[in-house]
Amino acid sequence: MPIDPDAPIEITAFEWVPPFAQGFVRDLRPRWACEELGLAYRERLISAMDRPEWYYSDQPWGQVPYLRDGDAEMFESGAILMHLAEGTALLPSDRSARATVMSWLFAALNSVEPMVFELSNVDIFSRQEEWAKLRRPSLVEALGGRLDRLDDALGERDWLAGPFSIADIAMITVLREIGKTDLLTARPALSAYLERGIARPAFQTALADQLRVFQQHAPKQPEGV
Ligand SMILES: N[C@@H](CCC(=O)N[C@@H](CS)C(=O)NCC(=O)O)C(=O)O
Repeated sequence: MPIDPDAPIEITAFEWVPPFAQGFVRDLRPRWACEELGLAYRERLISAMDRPEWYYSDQPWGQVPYLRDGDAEMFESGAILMHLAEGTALLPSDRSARATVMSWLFAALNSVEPMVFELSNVDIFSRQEEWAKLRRPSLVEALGGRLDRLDDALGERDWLAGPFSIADIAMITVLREIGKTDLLTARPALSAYLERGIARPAFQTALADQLRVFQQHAPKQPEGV
């Protein structure tokens, strides 16, 4: 499955991003959920470099993903995951199971992702800045502490909320950003959790579909280069 130009679900994604971001753009989350759920979707591609002005009335910050599903239109990947998965095994309607999934979904996006995002800023975007060098040690320590607690909470389970859920889609896409760093490799249970997640066929298809778009829209090399 399931890219279909006639599908009622539409995911907005970037047509191209620089190589370091390829495979990590957050439209991966709804793509992955659609694959898990067998939901067909169509793509609406916009330029990341030259963001169309009209897009800001869809997504206030011009970011992706953005979702249309019939008369429902929405932004924020966590909200989109909840919308897509409502009442399915990925977000069960049973109150107790749903509460656990929602707790871990928000934990991924609110308690772990901001620190991972800050680390990317320190290591990539601001790496030449003096403040970034000063901030790094305390940030790594704080993130490490958070990962230790996550490791404890996951325990022997395969997935955060029992069965695989949208909380895992969120947490795995967050952890994948630091998947090759000591922060993850020094924590074998979390590394194994990440590996389990990305081994899922639905993830692999979603990733391949995001990468295919970038390949199709790669900037042309000037002749003779
Ligand atoms: N909280 C938002 C974050 C979305 C986000 O940061 N998207 C990135 C791509 S991964 C983006 O559009 N960046 C371009 C920008 O911020 O201008 C969500 O989870 O949907």
